[in-house]
Amino acid sequence: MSKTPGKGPTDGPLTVEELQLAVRNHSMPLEALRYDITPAGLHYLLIHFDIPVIDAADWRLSIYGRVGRVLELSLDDIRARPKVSLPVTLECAGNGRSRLHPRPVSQPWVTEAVGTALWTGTPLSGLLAEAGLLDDAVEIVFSGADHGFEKGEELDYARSLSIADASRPEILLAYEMNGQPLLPQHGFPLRLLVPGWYGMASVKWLDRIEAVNRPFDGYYQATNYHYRSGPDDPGVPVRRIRPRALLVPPGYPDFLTRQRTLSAGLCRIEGRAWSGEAPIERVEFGVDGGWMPAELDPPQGAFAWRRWSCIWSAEPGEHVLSCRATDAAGNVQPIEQNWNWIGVGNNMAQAIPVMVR
Ligand SMILES: Nc1nc2c(c(=O)[nH]1)N[C@H]1C(S)=C(S)[C@@H](COP(=O)(O)O)O[C@H]1N2
Ligand SMILES: [Mo]
Repeated sequence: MSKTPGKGPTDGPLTVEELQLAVRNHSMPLEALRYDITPAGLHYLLIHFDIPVIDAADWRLSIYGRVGRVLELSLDDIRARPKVSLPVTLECAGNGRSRLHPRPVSQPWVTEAVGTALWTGTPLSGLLAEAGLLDDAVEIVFSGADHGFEKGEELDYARSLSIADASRPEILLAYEMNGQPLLPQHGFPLRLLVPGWYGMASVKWLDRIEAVNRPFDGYYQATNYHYRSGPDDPGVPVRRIRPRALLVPPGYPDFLTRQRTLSAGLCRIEGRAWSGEAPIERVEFGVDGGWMPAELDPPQGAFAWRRWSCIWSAEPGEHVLSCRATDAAGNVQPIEQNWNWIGVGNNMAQAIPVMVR
């Protein structure tokens, strides 16, 4: 069996398999872009296997491998360590997938697989220092309690970080989301949080941290989550979040088609923009292919989305609204699709048809 992820792209109708994934893993309704901090129930979800049921009283985190001292920690042990809260925007690497032509068959996100929560936990770096990494450690492998199959291979969800990446101060072992214990679907009792990276790095239901002396070759590290031009391209690993802006669709939707209707005149347009590569520097609002600058609110932290707004003088008729972000590293959100074999990192600009009456 091929180790390459994905079934290959299609332009056919949505499959039953995609529908099953879509109902298990929901996105954030775009109107929730209005909140600085996404209420937990509106935050998007991506769960590969089943949500494990974990009793915090029996649960332990093991830190082992190429370390001087093996640690076995209870949730109370972790909660007793230095505590940090950070607003962080998480986005699934597959966000934008179903807007690709042809469409890679997987979780069929449109544009809203995103959310921003206030995550609380203890910095990973402190626990790594306590365990004492040996000189030959090159990566840290993070494994979750969830278990399943990918392409016939049986596995736990696991990802790794280089020692340099794992040592960054913003990386947390998080046990609270928006001031509450993690919900089961978001990784109770503990998850890794890698701010600035696409969501796949932030391993949920975390119960093992292993320091290893050679690069980790697990499925979600070495096979999946690569930008590949085709099944035989070794590709490039997916890491930090590409810039994206989204706008709150104005007016009122039609139930079935989601087509929007609004009244002519001055209309406040608002949305959010983020990038894991560098701070957001500019957002433009687009109407029928023309662009105007939007105003940016002050940032709410280095790793959270930033609100933007502008006033649009809406003329009667049909229009297509859009927006695009540019970050301080010069990354500009594209208008055209960013195609690759498994449909990751497609940050093409949003397009919202509206009817102004
Ligand atoms: N153990 C485990 N961790 C995981 C996943 C998973 O399926 N299992 N999914 C990853 C992916 S692809 C994403 S996008 C984020 C989603 O986090 P959320 O559901 O809390 O929004 O979790 C990541 N961590
Ligand atoms: Mo994801």
